[in-house]
Amino acid sequence: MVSVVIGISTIILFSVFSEAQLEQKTFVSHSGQIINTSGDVLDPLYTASTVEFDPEMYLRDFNYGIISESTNGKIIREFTIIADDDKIQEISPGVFYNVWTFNGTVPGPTIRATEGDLVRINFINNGSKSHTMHFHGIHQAEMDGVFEIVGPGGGRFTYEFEAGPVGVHPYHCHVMPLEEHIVRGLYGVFIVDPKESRPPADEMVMVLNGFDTDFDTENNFYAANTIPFYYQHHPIQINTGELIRIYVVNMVEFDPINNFHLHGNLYQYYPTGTDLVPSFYTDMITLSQTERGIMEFQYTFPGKYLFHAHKVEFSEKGWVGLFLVKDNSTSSEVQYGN
Ligand SMILES: [Cu+2]
Repeated sequence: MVSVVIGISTIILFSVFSEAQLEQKTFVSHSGQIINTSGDVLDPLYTASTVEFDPEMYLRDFNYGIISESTNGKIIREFTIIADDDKIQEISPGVFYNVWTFNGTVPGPTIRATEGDLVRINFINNGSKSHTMHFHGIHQAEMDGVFEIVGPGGGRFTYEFEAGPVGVHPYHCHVMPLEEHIVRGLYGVFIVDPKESRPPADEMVMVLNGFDTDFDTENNFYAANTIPFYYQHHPIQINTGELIRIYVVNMVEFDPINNFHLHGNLYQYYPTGTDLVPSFYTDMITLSQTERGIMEFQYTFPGKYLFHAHKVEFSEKGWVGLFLVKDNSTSSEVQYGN
């Protein structure tokens, strides 16, 4: 009887132990080294949650919030945004970097509303440092996310303002030292649509960003949407004769300028997106910090076309991509985003 009990306990213990052994984990060592275990470390001193970011998903992902209507008929869009500062992301193959995130990614979600809607952001700071959300746009002073510091470990603040003006705006943390809170990744895009919506198009968001992974206040990597060279290895599929609309925001720190050059085509450009009439017809715009706008174009000829920073250093360090334009001339109906 005793031997049977011992036998069963051994089996249970063994199987629990085996399961723990088999579980693969990622650890951060004292020196910051990332260790991917095969399951043979049971009780690490440090653990890190890793960020999985998919630029393919991010490109056309718009968050319209939870929609309700006030008693006076105003549309309310409610969002919950959670800040964290303990996540590790493999920024480039083999290069791990401590990103600070809104809702777990860099950039944070693309928040979208129509001019005049009431935007309500339930902001929760789960980080270890103070953070805020500062929106570019028009709002009351106390909604500016500068002086109302939101404390770490679950601090909360509700931002509430009317969406406006029409256009594309950045949002970012505004806690000092500001440079660090931005370069670590606490930023995202806020789109305000006009009441009479823009013509249908294959819409996408491109945040131009960079990462200083050796902390010398110079960027080591550049990208459109965080992962260097991503859209070169995974070309963005679009169709001939289809209107493409890109909301582009420059969030690169340290370097005074960034730019966006399109091959085999020109685009209509709406600086900040605040006007419904384009200001330029060009293949090249130059943007300083948080400068942004809307680009519109369509391709006549199918094929592969580059888009990249014409500041060649940036394109050689990752800010380069490809459009793969499919021939849509036989299709009777344009399928946006396919
Ligand atoms: Cu911050």
